[in-house]
Amino acid sequence: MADQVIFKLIEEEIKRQSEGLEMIPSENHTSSEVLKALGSRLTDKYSEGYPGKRYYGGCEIVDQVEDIARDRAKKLFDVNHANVQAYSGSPANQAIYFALVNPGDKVMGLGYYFGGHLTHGLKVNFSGKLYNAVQYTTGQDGYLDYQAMAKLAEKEKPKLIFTGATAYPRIFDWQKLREIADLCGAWLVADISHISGLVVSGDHPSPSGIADVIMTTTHKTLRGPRGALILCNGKPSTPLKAVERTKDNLPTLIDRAIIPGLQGGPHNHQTAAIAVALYEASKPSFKEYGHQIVKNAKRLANNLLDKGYDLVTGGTDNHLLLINLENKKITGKEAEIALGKSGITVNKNAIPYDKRPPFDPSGIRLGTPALTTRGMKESQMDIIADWIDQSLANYRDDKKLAKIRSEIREFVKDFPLPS
Ligand code: DSN
Repeated sequence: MADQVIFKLIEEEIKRQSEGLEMIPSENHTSSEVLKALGSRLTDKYSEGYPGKRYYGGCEIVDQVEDIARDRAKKLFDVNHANVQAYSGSPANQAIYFALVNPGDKVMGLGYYFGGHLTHGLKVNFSGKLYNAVQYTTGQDGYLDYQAMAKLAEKEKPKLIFTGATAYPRIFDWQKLREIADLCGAWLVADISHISGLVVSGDHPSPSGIADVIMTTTHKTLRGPRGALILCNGKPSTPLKAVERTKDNLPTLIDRAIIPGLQGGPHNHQTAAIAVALYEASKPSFKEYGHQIVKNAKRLANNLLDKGYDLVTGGTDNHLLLINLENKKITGKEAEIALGKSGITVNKNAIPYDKRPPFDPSGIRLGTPALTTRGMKESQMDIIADWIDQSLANYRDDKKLAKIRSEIREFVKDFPLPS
């Protein structure tokens, strides 16, 4: 007899996802092929090591799976080495620190409350505890302040600079970031987790050939299972010889940081699902999807600007919007709850220089990847902007929110989750 409790909850979650609008910008809906690979017997197999160099027998099939995943990642992101074993983004970033710097070394990343990730040097995260982390910020306008960043890099001389963000609606100037890293001889890491799907579709410039190491999770705009890719260039990874921290040795440094440095057996089912997602990302339809994500985000932004919303940086170039709700007299937490009651899932988020606390900040963050996967286009964004506005204007009116919820339930029938 199957576990009725968990399978019932899985059904309920599928219903929740399909009957609502998922607008958390780091979420998406994977294809049924990705899900099939993820739920496969590959999960049963141990395979510590790398293809051809394993500590377990019976790896001849999973070796092929991992090789295919690595090859597809290399081709898609134009690098000559890919590690596909990190369990997710935070362990991948941890491996990058292990590979490139020593505990106590100075590192630099975007402040968490300015859109950076936990692993970019937040004091309560391993990155801020094990390393001497200094943080850069955006300017008051919400844009990265490259000049201030350069000054900070010259003053602090970090050995590693993390770039990339979780709540930044604009394009990263990789070349400028490279120049800043070069001011102090720092390693430059590009965490493109949020935007990697847009890098593949050509809607965001690629850091390939500019950053020393690129990291992306695989489950955001890239639309794969949870997981991560660590990408770099250099000489082929060598398992045994001691190596110096040089650019040529990046593949070896990264691979060793993952295992034996940090992890044990790779998740082969996850690797297979990543390979399937990378196959899907190599198709022309993925480019269309990437272009549409951005078109949808811009349309949503314009609609909300017309309705008097204060968008951080005044708009978006990518898949997400960060809204400062101060002028609407509603907090991020109240907005998240009200939109949730309407069937629109977003997350409360700090805005740059937020005067409110992180658990009840002034903003919300929302994005279009999951809606785009369901086939929604600009005209649907017009309708959704109205629902967002109505929900926030009537955030204490449960009847009104319930009415919107039932309208959304009808609306999404034309936009099923991938089957
Ligand atoms: N928590 C992810 C996000 O939502 O952006 C980043 O890890």
